[in-house]
Amino acid sequence: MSSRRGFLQNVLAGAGVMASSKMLSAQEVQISGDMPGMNMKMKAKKETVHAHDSSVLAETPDIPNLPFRMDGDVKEFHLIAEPVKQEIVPGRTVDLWGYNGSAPGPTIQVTQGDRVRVIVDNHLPEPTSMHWHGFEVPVEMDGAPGSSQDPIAPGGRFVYEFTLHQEGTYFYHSHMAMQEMMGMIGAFVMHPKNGYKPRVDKDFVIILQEYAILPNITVPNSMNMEFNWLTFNGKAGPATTPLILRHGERVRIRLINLGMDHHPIHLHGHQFVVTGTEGGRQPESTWGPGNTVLVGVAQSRDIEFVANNPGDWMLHCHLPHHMMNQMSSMVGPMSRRNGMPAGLDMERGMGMLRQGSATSEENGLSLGRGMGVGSTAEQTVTNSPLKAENPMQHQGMQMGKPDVSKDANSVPGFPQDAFMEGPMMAMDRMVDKPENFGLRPGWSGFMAGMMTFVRVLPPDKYDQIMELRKKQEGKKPMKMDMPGMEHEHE
Ligand SMILES: [Cu+2]
Repeated sequence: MSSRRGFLQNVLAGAGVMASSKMLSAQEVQISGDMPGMNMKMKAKKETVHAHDSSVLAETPDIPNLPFRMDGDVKEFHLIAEPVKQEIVPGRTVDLWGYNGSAPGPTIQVTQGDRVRVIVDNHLPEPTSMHWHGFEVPVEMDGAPGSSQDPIAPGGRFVYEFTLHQEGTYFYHSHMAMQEMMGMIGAFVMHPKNGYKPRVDKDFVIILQEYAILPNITVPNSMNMEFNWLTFNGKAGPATTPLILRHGERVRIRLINLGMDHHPIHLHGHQFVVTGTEGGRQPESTWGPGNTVLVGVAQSRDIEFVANNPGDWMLHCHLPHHMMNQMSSMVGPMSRRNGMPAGLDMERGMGMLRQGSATSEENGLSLGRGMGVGSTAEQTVTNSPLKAENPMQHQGMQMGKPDVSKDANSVPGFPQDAFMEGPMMAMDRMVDKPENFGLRPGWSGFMAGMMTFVRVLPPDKYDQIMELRKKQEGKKPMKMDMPGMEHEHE
């Protein structure tokens, strides 16, 4: 194995991102191991087997790849179910449950035909079970608690092992319903033994999730039926990391949904074809053009297109409420005018909880119309005439001038109930990263919820961003997901 390849593996293990656009054998998904002098012979042999494979390694923006080690013929992964702190946008860190410090959990990548072992440790305070969604494996490996296995007790371990004959975009998730709503899912990409035709230059994974997290707490309400935080790979816009493409590249985006809502994912500036579902690759005869794909709950959809239209294009869920952050009913009025709604203090004005549970009748409506399952009480939501000057200032945000007309308050419907996009929400510097380099100033004020960019860049700008990314990765401490794991030295 070349040292260059070893280097790439280390980069992948550390940052979970793929800095090079070079095609790799799917076998190079192998990242590192925790056994000194691990089985090099086996790896060499398997590489020969897959020498013709031209799959590109998938990249899950903002989420690492899960390293593995070879134990004889078996690819062994290690997942730890545990509580995690997840920063959804700058300044908003919430308490989720996930795997190996991340929600969603790290992405697993294997090649069709692989024998795979996944050691699952439960570091949660309650039982869990791991389901391999869509896998055609023996029933005792299915992870259905109570029927195919006993739940994994707190502090316990279950070892799953199976041979995978499928290919496509799959995922793993806790099979406890409320745990699913706490974030417990991760992508499981099965690369085909023989690369798909046509080949893609870039392959991305985006996991769609939603949470109801009220303004003054950090824990999702897993019973809510409406959601105020909508995420791509655990980040809401503008904290999502754009997908970077060189003009002319063919790209695949694997969309995975595990939540309470279906998400119509829309791409600007390009038509794409749906090439796969949660059941694997679709025959080419079924590929029709579109620009919006409905990703239903528990489904995955692969889309492919040629990035032939230069620009910074939005990719987002098209449900209006899924293009917003931190929705609560009074934030819109507060962000656009001077002072509080008559008769309300700051906390109540912002819909913050003062007593009782989030879904109690008296709190429900103030947290967004119908936010709570049990919300039935009527409570005035003020759309009353307002002053247009001095919108509320947010610390750390760039402040633009009020962007409303002088007579705005006399127009019925102004201001709207919830959070609004606009210059006062811009935070370009707070979400600064190589992938955002060169975006139009103020861009971040208009990105929220399930939103990111597909940046189709001319070669010079593309190279510039890749260079910046490489530099940044050099500075980052390597984040290791396996205890005692070490890099290969070759
Ligand atoms: Cu949506």
